[in-house]
Amino acid sequence: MFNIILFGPPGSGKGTQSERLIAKYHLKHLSTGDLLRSEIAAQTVLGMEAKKIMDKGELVPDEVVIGMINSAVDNNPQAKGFLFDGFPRTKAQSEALDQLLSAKNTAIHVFLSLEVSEEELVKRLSNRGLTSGRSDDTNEEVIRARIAEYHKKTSIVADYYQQFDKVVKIKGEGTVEEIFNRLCFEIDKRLS
Ligand code: B4P
Repeated sequence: MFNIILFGPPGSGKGTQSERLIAKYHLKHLSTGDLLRSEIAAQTVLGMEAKKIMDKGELVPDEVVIGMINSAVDNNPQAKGFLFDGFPRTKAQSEALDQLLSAKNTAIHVFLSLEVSEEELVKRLSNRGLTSGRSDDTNEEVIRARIAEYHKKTSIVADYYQQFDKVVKIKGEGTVEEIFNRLCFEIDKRLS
């Protein structure tokens, strides 16, 4: 198994690059943002609760997302590996993920961190808000709250993986193709 965490602030391109990476490396894509949006679309109780939190730009409680990831991993026993996108976002989520993978005799192989300036993030998310219909992208105040939440609770996740020497910083500005090539270069080094 080969497992990757694709990390970065909101709008750094995790979703965009994940699509390409799973096509190239045949990994199972697990995006907590996508899983939460499916719950919202299906109007489940979990989805309705999560929507209220996401609309404020805050993080959904750890136990909710950890539960979703546990089930998603268990439901994919044949996977060659996982690409975690938007997860983990807190230290508790990181520890839970490590335990979950170690119970399956595997681990995270690389933590790829997309680095993008705040002004570029706001520009990308506001642009996406014009067409995506995503309520958390339409208001600049909410976008800035998501970035603040990232600095407060999520950026420390990189420190957690740094202690195991797994973090690689990737310049997340440039064309989608250029960034994809930078990511593949780091993955290929570890696969060969
Ligand atoms: P997510 O769905 O994870 O999404 P994101 O952080 O907003 O965006 P991403 O980085 O994937 O950006 P994308 O590629 O789409 O989170 C949404 C919310 O869900 C969170 O705020 C939180 O409330 C909740 N949540 C999710 N996971 C959670 C967890 N683990 N714990 C608690 N809560 C959780 O790119 C953005 C835009 O940029 C797109 O329009 C794209 O086209 C554009 N773009 C991409 N690359 C570009 C490039 N190189 N140049 C120009 N534009 C580019």
